[in-house]
Amino acid sequence: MSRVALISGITGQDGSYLSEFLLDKGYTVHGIKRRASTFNTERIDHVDVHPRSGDARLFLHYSDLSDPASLTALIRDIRPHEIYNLGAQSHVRVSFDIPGYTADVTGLGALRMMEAARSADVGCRFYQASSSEMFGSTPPPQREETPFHPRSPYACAKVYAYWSAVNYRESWNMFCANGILFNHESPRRGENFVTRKITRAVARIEAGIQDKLYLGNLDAVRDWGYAPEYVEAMWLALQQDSPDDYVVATGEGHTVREFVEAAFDRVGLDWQRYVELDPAYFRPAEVDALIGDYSKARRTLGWAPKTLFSDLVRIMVDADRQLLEDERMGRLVRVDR
Ligand code: NDP
Ligand code: GDR
Repeated sequence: MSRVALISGITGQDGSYLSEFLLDKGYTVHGIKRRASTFNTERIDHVDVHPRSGDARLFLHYSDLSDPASLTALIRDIRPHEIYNLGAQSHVRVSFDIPGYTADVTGLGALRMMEAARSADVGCRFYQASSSEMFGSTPPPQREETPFHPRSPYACAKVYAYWSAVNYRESWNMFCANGILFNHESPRRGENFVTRKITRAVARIEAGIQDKLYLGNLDAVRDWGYAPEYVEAMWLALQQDSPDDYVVATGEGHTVREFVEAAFDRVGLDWQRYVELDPAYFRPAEVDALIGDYSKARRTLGWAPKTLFSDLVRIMVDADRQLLEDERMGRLVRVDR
């Protein structure tokens, strides 16, 4: 019988790659989508076969991390072997504007998922999408034992969710694993995270339809990996004999400025002519440097990154150039099922 997974946040960057990964492994995948006034399944439409075809192994259900009753009912119905809690208000800068909502969805939402899994009593394994943001101002390299010092409402909410997962493990003997993932990017990255904002702008500036790129802090150092590789680490964390917590990273740090430079270089443009600073993008408290030590993941999970900084920049710039070309040629048309 095929294994069954439930993913919250399936419509996001990681949810879409994880769905593809699990479907390839033969899983039946259920995902939580939330009600929106516009279509929000663009990232998974290409793998979503309508149930009426009889071949479907991906099923989407309306629910929300703020709605515990629907989460419990869903888990009771689906009886998943594995739950991946990827749903979150995941934007750090935005979390300063909507701290209460962020705490509710990103923090309490994780607790609601765990409690729903516990009360449904289906004996499933639980993955919590924890974040390098939890380390905040603690200097690199950061590893599993590094103390947390969160610097945003988002990071505070993630610390709460992290400790809730540990607590459910210790209190209820649930198989709860935290993946402490450092930044990971892809052509499916949300358009207002800095890497994708840069690569989209590069494509548009090259095509002559955008003049300037407005950014905030160029000195921040991040450890940027490639998202499709990171979802494998999530799965590996749930295939172990016992639950644990893992840092997943590349071990390389680069500044935002370096990312900008490399992205403009890819199309032969001098970034300094196009990039301007806008104070609106600075944060009330910044995280200066995140660089992960993933030795434990390598040792225990047998996981290591393959795509490093310059390849990542190339993949993302090329994908945004292609996307723009497809949009301009009218090749991107949504087909309703
Ligand atoms: P995205 O922002 O791309 O996706 C977030 C997902 O959560 C979307 O599917 C979104 O739905 C969903 N969501 C938001 N609010 C709710 C809600 N109230 N109820 C149910 N679902 C909701 O994030 P990523 O894919 O990049 O990240 C996945 C997870 O990993 C997140 O928890 C993030 O915080 C965490 N993380 C990400 C890292 C990264 O570098 N990408 C690093 C470390 C941790 P919709 O599509 O409708 O908006
Ligand atoms: P981050 O990602 O905050 O690390 O969180 P983001 O890409 O938003 O910012 C990275 C760094 O770039 C600086 N920056 C800008 N950021 C944005 N978004 N827009 C700008 O214009 C800009 N200019 C400079 C930021 O100040 C920051 O230092 C991501 C999210 O995916 C989280 O959900 C996840 O937990 C962490 O990564 C690990």
